[in-house]
Amino acid sequence: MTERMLYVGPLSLFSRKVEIALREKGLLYARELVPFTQAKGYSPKHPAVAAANPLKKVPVLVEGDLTLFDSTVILEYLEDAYPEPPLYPKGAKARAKCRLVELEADEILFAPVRNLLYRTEPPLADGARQAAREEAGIQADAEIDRQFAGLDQRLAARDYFCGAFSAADIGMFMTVLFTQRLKGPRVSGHPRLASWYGLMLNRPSCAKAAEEIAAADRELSPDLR
Ligand SMILES: N[C@@H](CCC(=O)N[C@@H](CS)C(=O)NCC(=O)O)C(=O)O
Repeated sequence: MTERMLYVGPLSLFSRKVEIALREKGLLYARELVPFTQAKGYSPKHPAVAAANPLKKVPVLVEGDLTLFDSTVILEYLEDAYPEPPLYPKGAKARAKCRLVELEADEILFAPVRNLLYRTEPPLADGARQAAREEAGIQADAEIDRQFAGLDQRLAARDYFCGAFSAADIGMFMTVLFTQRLKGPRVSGHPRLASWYGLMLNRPSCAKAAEEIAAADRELSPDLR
C-alpha cells in the first residue's frame, strides 16, 4: 500500500479541505500537525513543510515518491489518481465551473474572512490600532453577508453548488465554517445557505473537520468567544 502523509495546521482551513477529500474518497493517511500558536503563527516552520513548499505553507501531501502542496493542486491530483467517488462533475465546462467556485471560496469569500482573524487574538494595547482592526472587521462582516446573499440565491434550485457534492462544496464549507467560528454574519440569515451548511455538517467527512477545528480553538484560541 502507498504510504501517504499529510502535514496539516491545527486551525488550517486549506489543510481540512484536503482531509475532507481524502475521507470522501476513503483514502487512509497519516497526519502530522505542524507547530502553530496564535501568538507566533506558523513559526517555527515544520522542517518537512519548509523543505517541500517554497511558500512554506500547509497542506503538504507526501505520497510515495510524490510531494505536493496547495490544497487545490492536491484535490485535483486525488481526483485524477482516485476518481471514485468523483469530487468534480463530468465535462470540461462543468469541471471548470466547479473549480471557479472552489477558487471563489478560497480567495473571494476568504478575502474578508482574513479581516476577522483578529477575533482569535487578545485586544491590542494600542487602542487606536485595536479600533482600526475592529472597524475593518465590521466592514468584513458586511461584505461576507453580501456574498452570503449571492450564495443563497445560487442555492435556490439545487442542494449543492455544482450538481452533486463536489470540491466546490468542500471549499465553500471550510470558508463558511471559518465565518461562523470567527463570529461573522450568521448563515441563519440566509435560509438556503443555512440548509446547505446543515447538509454539509451532516456529512461525516465535514463534521469531523468542524469538530477538530472547534477542539483546536478550545486549546489554541482562548480569546475567541
Ligand atoms: N493556496 C494555499 C493556501 C495555503 C495556506 O495559506 N496555508 C496556511 C495555513 S491555512 C499556512 O500554511 N500559512 C503559513 C504561513 O503563512 O506562514 C492552499 O490552498 O493550500
